[in-house]
Amino acid sequence: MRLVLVLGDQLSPGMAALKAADRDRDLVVMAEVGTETGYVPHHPKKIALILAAMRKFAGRLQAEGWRVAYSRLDDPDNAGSIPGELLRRASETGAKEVIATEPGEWRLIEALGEMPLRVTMLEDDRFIASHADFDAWAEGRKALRMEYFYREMRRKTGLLMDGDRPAGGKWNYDRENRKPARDDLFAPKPLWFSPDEALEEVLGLVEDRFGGNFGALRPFGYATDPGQAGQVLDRFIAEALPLFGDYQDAMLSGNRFLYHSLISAYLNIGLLDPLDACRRAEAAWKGGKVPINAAEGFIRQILGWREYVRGIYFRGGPDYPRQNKLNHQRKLPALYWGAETRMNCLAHAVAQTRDEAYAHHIQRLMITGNFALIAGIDPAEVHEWYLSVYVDAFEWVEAPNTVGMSQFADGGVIASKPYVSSGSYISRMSDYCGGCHYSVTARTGERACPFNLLYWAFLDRHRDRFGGNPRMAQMYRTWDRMDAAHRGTVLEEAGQFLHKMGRGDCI
Ligand code: FAD
Ligand code: DLZ
Ligand code: SF4
Repeated sequence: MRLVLVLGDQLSPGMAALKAADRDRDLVVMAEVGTETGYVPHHPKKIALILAAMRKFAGRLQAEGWRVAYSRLDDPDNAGSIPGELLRRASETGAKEVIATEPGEWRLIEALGEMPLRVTMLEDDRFIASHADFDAWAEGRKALRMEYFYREMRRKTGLLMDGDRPAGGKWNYDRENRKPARDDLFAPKPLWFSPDEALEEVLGLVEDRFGGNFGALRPFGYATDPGQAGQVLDRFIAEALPLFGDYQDAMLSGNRFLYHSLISAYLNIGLLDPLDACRRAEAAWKGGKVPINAAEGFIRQILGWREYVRGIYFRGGPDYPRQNKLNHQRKLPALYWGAETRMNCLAHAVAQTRDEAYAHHIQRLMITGNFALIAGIDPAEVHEWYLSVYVDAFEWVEAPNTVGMSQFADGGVIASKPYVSSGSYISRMSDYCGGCHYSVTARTGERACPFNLLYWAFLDRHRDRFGGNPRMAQMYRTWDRMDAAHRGTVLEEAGQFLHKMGRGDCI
């Protein structure tokens, strides 16, 4: 008899470990444990989603004839960690061998590798690119740019391909995808679910144990099984996908979700299959229901970005998340954990994160990420924040996005230039600036938008690194054209702002 480990983000019936196991002989081990619920202060909605989905998945396996040893967080004998639970089940049953699917974090891969049991770790084949596929693509390349990897994946899957050419003639329709949104647009409502009795039990447990973590547990409406998650995807494809491309980068105070799918958590824990989601979007395009820029934009996020960041994480090794190539050392300001701020864009992004455990990509990249980068925050603190507060956060996907794409702490493996902007980008893509204490058009003075001050100060501070980057030449030319006295004032006021931030003032 062998133990078959299924983790909280491995809730797919076709998991490699289950495929390799013998239903009549082996014992599935699933465990709610303190180390996983506590390695960062997860948002309560994230913990509730995972525990509820784990319980449902265990029930389904049992109904299909598997023997499942399931440990609840409040079981008195719970050993408190995944290796501890495996050892407990091994001593109860006499098993000496574990079959596992490779976890999505180095931390757990290492812990399983150190166990005094024979552990076979199988590759997680829910991804479209295997480790070998990614390595074969990456080997010998000077720069690992997502766009070229993505084209390889289009060829591999045949998605949006017309023979060996991209459907519609272009690989990428991003140029058509940068429209700001208006309040009077019809925006579809995401699909939420009312908790049943079993979910209420989980919510009670999470409330008791993790009620003090940052984030609102209720109302809780996330899908907790593949059937519900499939309905979310169906609704998205029918109602939101047609305009997904157009408004992908837009932000509105009155609409937190716009035309986004909200499926990342379901993909990441195994309730939805990534290739199937792409094929369904492609079918909607083929059926004339969505334009090519929308289908291509959505498919690129999953087939391109999602697969690419996973490849970068595993190629980067266990130290990938700890990089700090720009040597940023400031502490993450309390506003990220909900303290008051006068910056309306940040107030909105953080309040939405607190309420929903969700923010869309541009809010993560160009509001919370951009501010942390231009303010020089220690990327390890930024990484811990993103890993904690989003319902879809697992290190394999979160760390490359945060440490690499957003904080440039990997020195430019993912991004060819840092994602920094002044307030004018935020003003163009959102309606946040209208309701702000600061003025987005003021470049200096009491009311100057902090993004304006910090943006130029960032470029000035990192001139040695970025001054020669052709993609940033225009920014440096603009800075250099400003008169010296003005530049001096900008740098001085940026310094004062950072000083106030460090002192803990409301900024
Ligand atoms: P949509 O906009 O509807 O996109 C569709 C799908 O594409 C998503 O569900 C997701 O699976 C995939 N996708 C889109 N962009 C990316 C990307 N850059 N990397 C990987 N997959 C992508 N995504 C996570 O799943 N987990 C994270 O912990 C995470 N952390 C992030 C941290 C930062 C700093 C940034 C900038 C981005 C992060 N992302 C993360 C990527 C992206 O923001 C989310 O996948 C997306 O916002 C999820 O919302 P959605 O399902 O509505 O996505
Ligand atoms: C995120 C998470 C949480 C909050 N709780 C559990 C848990 O109790 N048991 C479990 O098996 N998995 C949990 N997870 C998911 C794991 O942290 C995840 O499998 C690893 O981080 C690897 O991606
Ligand atoms: Fe954000 Fe500046 Fe706009 Fe205020 S003015 S919302 S701080 S970008």
